[in-house]
Amino acid sequence: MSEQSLYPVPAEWAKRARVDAEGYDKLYGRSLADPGSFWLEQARRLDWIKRPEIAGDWSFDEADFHIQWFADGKLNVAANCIDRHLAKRADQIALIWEPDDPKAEPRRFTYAELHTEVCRFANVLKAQGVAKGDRVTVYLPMIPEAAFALLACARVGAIHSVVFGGFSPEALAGRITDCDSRIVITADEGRRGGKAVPLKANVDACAAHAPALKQVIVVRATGGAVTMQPGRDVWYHEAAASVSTVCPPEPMGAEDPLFLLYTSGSTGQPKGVLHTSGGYLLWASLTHELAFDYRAGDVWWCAADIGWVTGHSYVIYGPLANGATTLMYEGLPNWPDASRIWEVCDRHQVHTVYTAPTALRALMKDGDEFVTKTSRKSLKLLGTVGEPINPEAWRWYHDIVGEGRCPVIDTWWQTETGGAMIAPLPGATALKPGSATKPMPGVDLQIVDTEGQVLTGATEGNLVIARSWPGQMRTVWGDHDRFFQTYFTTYRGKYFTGDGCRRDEDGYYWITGRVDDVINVSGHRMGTAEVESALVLHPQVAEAAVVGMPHEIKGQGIYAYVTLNAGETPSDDLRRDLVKWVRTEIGPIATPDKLQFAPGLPKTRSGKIMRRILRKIAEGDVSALGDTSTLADPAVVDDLVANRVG
Ligand code: 6R9
Repeated sequence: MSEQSLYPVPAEWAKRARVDAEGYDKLYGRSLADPGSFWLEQARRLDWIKRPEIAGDWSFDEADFHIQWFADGKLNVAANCIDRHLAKRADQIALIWEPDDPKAEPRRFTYAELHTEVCRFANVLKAQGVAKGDRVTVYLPMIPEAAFALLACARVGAIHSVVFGGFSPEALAGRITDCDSRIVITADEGRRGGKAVPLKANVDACAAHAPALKQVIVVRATGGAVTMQPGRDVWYHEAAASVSTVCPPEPMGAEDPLFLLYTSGSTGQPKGVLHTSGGYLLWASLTHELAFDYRAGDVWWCAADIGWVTGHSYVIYGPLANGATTLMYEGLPNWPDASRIWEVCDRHQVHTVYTAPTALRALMKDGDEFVTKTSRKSLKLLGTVGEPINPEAWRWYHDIVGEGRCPVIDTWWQTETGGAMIAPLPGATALKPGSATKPMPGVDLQIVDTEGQVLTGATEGNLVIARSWPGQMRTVWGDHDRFFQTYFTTYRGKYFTGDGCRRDEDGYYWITGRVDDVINVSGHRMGTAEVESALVLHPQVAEAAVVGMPHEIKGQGIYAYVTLNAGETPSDDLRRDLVKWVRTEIGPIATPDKLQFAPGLPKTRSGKIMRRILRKIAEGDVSALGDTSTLADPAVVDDLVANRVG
């Protein structure tokens, strides 16, 4: 490692930060040496109806597989995010909403106002018959009502399942059906980058495939025309007019479910990742405070959509549990132009902005002028998440956006982990561009080889986590066995992340990307199996194989190989048709970047598709295809290479 690539902790950070280098070593050491008392002490950061006396109770072994944290504790997550702040911060701004249209007025809600809005929303849910344990699907744009809806669910003990507004009616129907959700909260339309997203129309279109769906609450966001179905659909503002704004929070067990969030895996359809109340909230709150050294009065902006886990943990739960002022932005970072993200920082005097490398790469491409013409003086920290950040984008973020004064906090984590797992602490950790640096307290990382052998020292292999942490997911909705099979059987007794990882001589972790059949498109997870099943649903398609390929802005793009049914002829029209088909089946984020017609796919004699070869061809690395002699028909490779879509 060259000297230049180490960014030491700035002196003022070492002085002012909550945790310095020595403090980190102590904290981390104690978290592993004495987890019981460490976590019970950490649990004090939450407001409990009944304080827990047991911390972690878990086993990753098949015979005794279970995961529980603070199981004898009782609390309400919404009360932790709102009510407990009222004594000190009733008049502090809890939520700032920045609209898509830069000329429109932002909205601000104090903690007292947030309390009123959430209680009102909770009473609307109750009036619609929603009770503890019910699944509530949330298909909303980034508007304040999205925050109210999530917290209202938490208040009444309902389990929210947010579906990203960019997902298609088909994808929405699948998620509603999987968790048997009777009710959907949506809006007339969403608005992003000046364009309307027909959310209510999508709900209408999904209904035929989602027999569980009985009720729809519609928030009026844009005023766009919608068709209301009598007996099923109600306007939120009408329902809200007749309910009280008093709603006592439901006492919940620490292990009662808080939310479900569907995420892609290497096989099958997206799975419902379940998080529970106590451990999840503790993790979101602790990591938000530690990794970002959050201080009272700071304005915090996580630019993720609430459709993703980052939006759950760091737009809503972590910051609000910490009494923060959290900014929610309706639009896109680069609309109307590439200055917008920094203009929003200036307008609201943002202290920390947290976004994805893909956004940074896109902004970087538009040139420094869009950045330098803004002030950015309020910024003190810059965060990133979602995919490995290339050192070039890291340096641009650090040098140009932060003018060298703001540490870059690269946080590695997953939907399954609830919150950040590997991240620098700004007062403790010297930075290396491209490395998420070191584990958070309690995170027991190991790098193993394909046989599961633990590798020590500077090494590279597969990243596993050897013990449970409070923010860990608890199950796959409706399929506990799939939870165990997916995460705990590759390396017995350990949680497998699905990521490859290198550890350097200083003990820094460098995530190298997924080692399973998941692609990371613009920081969003997409299972190759999902795109393949969408393609084979097309009447002219016989078989499909999908792999990731390097993409300058998105990190990874989607490369699809398609074999047509006998008698069908490849054409550019059909290619366009298939790309459109996938967008309609799943959503725009699943759009194949390249689609190659392949008369045959490279298969072993036992019929297994050799993805390694397909990946190489997609990457354009055709000189290093490796051994193809084990293929049933080695000749198919020549055709694939010859017809590669460049
Ligand atoms: C929070 C989130 C998880 C996958 C994860 C990994 C990749 C996320 C990263 C990162 C390198 C980082 N990932 N953060 N890779 N450095 N800082 O993104 O959750 O959507 O579930 O994705 O994203 O591959 O396994 P999720």
